[in-house]
Amino acid sequence: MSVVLPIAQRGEEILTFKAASVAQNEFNSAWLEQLALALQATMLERHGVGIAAPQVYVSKRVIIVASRPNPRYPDAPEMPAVTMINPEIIEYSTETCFGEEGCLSVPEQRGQVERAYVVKVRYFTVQGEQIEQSYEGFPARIVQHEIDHLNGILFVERL
Ligand code: K2U
Ligand code: ZN
Repeated sequence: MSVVLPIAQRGEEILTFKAASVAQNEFNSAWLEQLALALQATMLERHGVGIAAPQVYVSKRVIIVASRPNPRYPDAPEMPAVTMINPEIIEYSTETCFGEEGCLSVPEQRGQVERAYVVKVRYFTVQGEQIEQSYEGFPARIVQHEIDHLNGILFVERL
């Protein structure tokens, strides 16, 4: 059982900052491993399908994406949680789709947000390995929502 961290709420300045990249010497560090564990525990405790480090007051470019079926997306794929360090979307499909979003930092609010249907993401693992992976549908939506957090953008600004 890892530590569950408090979550910043809409209106708190940390959520509006562009988060800092994780530095080369932080990869494979106990600090980064602890952060990833705490992010995952916090996300699970709050029944999220994703989370971004700025939401727990750590302004660094770390996100977790963890799609699973849920009331709003019953056919969402069940995927193992993936921790992405310094994620970058390197390709957006021209095709977009609308879908309902929520946010752990914006309680009691939901809204239809237009997102690219497919995104190709380049990111690093905690160990520092570079990965390029495409996501579609709900997982792609979560990726875009979480990377928005790293750039100080909340989904309500896209309604
Ligand atoms: O970043 C967050 O605040 C976590 C969001 C991730 C999310 C992004 C886009 C679309 C859905 C979720 C939380 O998971 S909000 C809770 C939730 C879960 C499933 C579907 C909708 C909302
Ligand atoms: Zn959010």
